[in-house]
Amino acid sequence: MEEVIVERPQAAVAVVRLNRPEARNALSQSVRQRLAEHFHALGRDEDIRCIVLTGGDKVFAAGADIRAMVDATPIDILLLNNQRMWQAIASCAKPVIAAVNGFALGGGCELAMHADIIVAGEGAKFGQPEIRVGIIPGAGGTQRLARAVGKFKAFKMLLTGEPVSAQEAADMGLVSEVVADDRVQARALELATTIAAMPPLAVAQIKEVLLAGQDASLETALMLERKAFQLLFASQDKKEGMQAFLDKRAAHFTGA
Ligand code: CO8
Repeated sequence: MEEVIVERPQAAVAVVRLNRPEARNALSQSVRQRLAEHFHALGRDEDIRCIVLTGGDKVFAAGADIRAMVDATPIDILLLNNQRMWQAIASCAKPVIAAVNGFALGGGCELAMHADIIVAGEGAKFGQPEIRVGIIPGAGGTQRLARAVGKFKAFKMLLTGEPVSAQEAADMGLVSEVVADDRVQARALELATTIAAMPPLAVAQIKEVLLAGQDASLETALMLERKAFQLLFASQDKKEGMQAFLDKRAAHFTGA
């Protein structure tokens, strides 16, 4: 059975599903490799405009594979070159929606934080419990978490390893939307369908400018935004979108 499954439930939307239930979707090297390959391919696929990243009903992902790390040396870990695989997700040009049911722990929480939108079920739990096994997060957990929730909430999660509920995560800015557990997949797909119908060049510019701007000065980030704004006036979809509004009809965006 494939450990990472790609489905295409509707036009322009891909679902990437972790499928290693016997190990609670622990992110082994082979799972990370498959994730990277799929994100590379979907990022280049012109038919795909939005990606949903999800796991199982009870566990999104339980983190890195502890069994595979228990005897690992620093050089073993270094040679894995993990950052290359995470980079495939971080740099994916298409919007990524994480649909989270159950536990998103350690590398699983970090995986969710690689997404652009997080939809969580009421029963979901987010945590960075690495400290309990003697390490720290290694895929952005100290950085993306602090940027999302601020210093004080991040330290509490990182230093105690205690998970937070979906509602707490939403209140602190780690989750975009909380829905009933059995609505998570449907809601993520609804959002993906909405985004997939948007003008792709504008979607791509929003993603690029928002992410790049987060690490720039406000002045530089605002300039990035202005340049992207100006650039979009060269697109067919800008003409179509504005004309459709004036004509009181639905716009049809082509990505041109
Ligand atoms: N790694 C390997 N195996 C795991 C993991 C894991 N992270 N989590 C669960 N499993 C395995 C168990 O060993 C068990 O296997 P077996 O049946 O052979 O004994 C099986 O999955 C079922 O586990 P449980 O009985 O514990 O299942 P429950 O449903 O009772 O509990 C939990 C589910 C709450 C998710 C629980 O399994 C758990 O707490 N797991 C560990 C969570 C954790 O500590 N995660 C942090 C790992 S360290 C990390 O992520 C570092 C990130 C570094 C950067 C990223 C690089 C990839």
